[in-house]
Amino acid sequence: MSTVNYQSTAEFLHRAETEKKDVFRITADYPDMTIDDAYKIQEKLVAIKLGQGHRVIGPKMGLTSQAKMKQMNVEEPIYGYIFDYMVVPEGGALSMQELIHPKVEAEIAFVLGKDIEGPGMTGAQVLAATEYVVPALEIIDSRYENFKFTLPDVIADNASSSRVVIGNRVTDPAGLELDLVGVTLSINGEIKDFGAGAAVVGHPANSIAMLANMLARKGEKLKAGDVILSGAVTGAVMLSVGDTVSAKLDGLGEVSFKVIE
Ligand code: 0L1
Ligand code: MG
Repeated sequence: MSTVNYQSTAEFLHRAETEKKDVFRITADYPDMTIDDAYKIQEKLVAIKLGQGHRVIGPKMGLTSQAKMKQMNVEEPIYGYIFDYMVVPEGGALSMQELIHPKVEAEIAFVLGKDIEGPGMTGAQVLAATEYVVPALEIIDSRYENFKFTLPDVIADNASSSRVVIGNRVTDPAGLELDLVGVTLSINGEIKDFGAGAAVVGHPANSIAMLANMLARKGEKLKAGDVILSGAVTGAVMLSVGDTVSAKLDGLGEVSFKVIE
């Protein structure tokens, strides 16, 4: 039987987020922690936030690029949850004081027109159920010192979820090749990274299908109206006060924010 105390570990990670103090990875204390244990801690963490009156706006996929999966030595991405308090308005300000050591990555977000439920969901089925896609910038802020974690650590930490900026322009993906969408991520007008939709497990809709199939293991489905982050098209870039950050997604539009103290 596992020795991990899910509730107290979730409270520990929640405190790190609210006090903006990074912590050493939890697997140092629990070297035998499994992926199942980690998702149970994540569930407790989500419950703490819900108990405080926060609302989930949608789940997200993480570790969706070949590079990140190779680095973490995994074959399957991970998921976490984005809450209402994490939303920064398009063109608005991200407060550095509220965070530890944020990084930004450009993503494509999906909003479904109808619920979808795994197992067996495919990218084509996701596209058929999608109402629109929209450019997004995800701000990740691992609660671990120097972003140093193992797979169970990062899963328990809600996949480093911290903030999100959603663009204003929505697009029906019918007829679009989302795997071919070119994306640039710029800071203060300088391109810091770029990529194509295919960086997200071959196609962003495949990522959403994988998410539906993973959530089905615990009896959850993807709900119509949720804002679902499919995963990073670009690498994650460190943020500093004074930065103006923008992403341009070919055919989908732009999204931006600035970083203030
Ligand atoms: O959204 C993501 O892909 C982040 C997953 C966690 C890994 C990280 O913090 O770099
Ligand atoms: Mg992400």
